[in-house]
Amino acid sequence: MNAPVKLEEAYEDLSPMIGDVLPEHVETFWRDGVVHIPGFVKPELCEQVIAHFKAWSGLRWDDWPSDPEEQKAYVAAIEARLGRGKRNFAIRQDDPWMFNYVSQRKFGEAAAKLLKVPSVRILSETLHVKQPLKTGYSRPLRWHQDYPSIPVDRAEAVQFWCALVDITPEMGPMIHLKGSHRSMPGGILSEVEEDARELYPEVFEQFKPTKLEFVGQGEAVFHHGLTWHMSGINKTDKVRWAMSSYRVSARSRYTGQANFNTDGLGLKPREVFDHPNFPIVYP
Ligand SMILES: O=C(O)CCC(=O)C(=O)O
Repeated sequence: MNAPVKLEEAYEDLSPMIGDVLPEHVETFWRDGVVHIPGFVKPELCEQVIAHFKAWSGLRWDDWPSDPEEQKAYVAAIEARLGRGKRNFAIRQDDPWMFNYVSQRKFGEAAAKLLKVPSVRILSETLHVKQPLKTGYSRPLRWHQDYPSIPVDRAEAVQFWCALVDITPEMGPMIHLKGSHRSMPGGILSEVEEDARELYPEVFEQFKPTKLEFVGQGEAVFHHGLTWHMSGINKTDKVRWAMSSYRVSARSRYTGQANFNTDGLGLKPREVFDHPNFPIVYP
């Protein structure tokens, strides 16, 4: 395992390239459990983030290539990653630039405003790459909430999801059940055996899905840890580059729930996240 990065020694401020959460965003977030903020991250910063994910993952493509040899190399690169290591999680444990990126104070401030909490800790990050249909590896993500899978004892948790490229409706952007952050935790659902619509029909009666819409490069989608969401497959030849990261109130306590971002670091259940990987990023 790499030694934890000491953020205070390496912090580089990227705030000119990051937007703000306004009072109307907070209002929407509490009404719908989700809020979109177009242009939240500048395109040049999105491109840098993609470059880091490419180097880390070995997935260097933006489109399905026309050359058959490149197609083979692409599919081989996808298959080489399947089931290995931390999969698409926790790049910051390997890449100090990404640690600095996800720890930006402005992202922490955005989370604190949305959650209405005084201080915020960075918890996780995930690469959400959806491969072009022709790779044979374009996958949907079924309806779920994130909260049951994250190792925190309270639902003071917000996901910051960012489109790193323009994402058309055909590329499988997320949709959400509007207002469903007011529903109960529905568990860690099996991707294969459990369908939330069958388990919790009343949730789908009460809360209606948002529309499948274009999400521009750098657009932020903030959703509450209890908000139900899903995304379809990428039907295009373009790679859908996106990422998410979770910020939680600094007073949250670790539960011990298995998670690639927190496993193996010696965190103690029932205590706050006392480890350099989880700095308080705001204030
Ligand atoms: O990126 C996506 O399409 C889905 C992301 C998601 O479901 C999640 O972060 O929990």
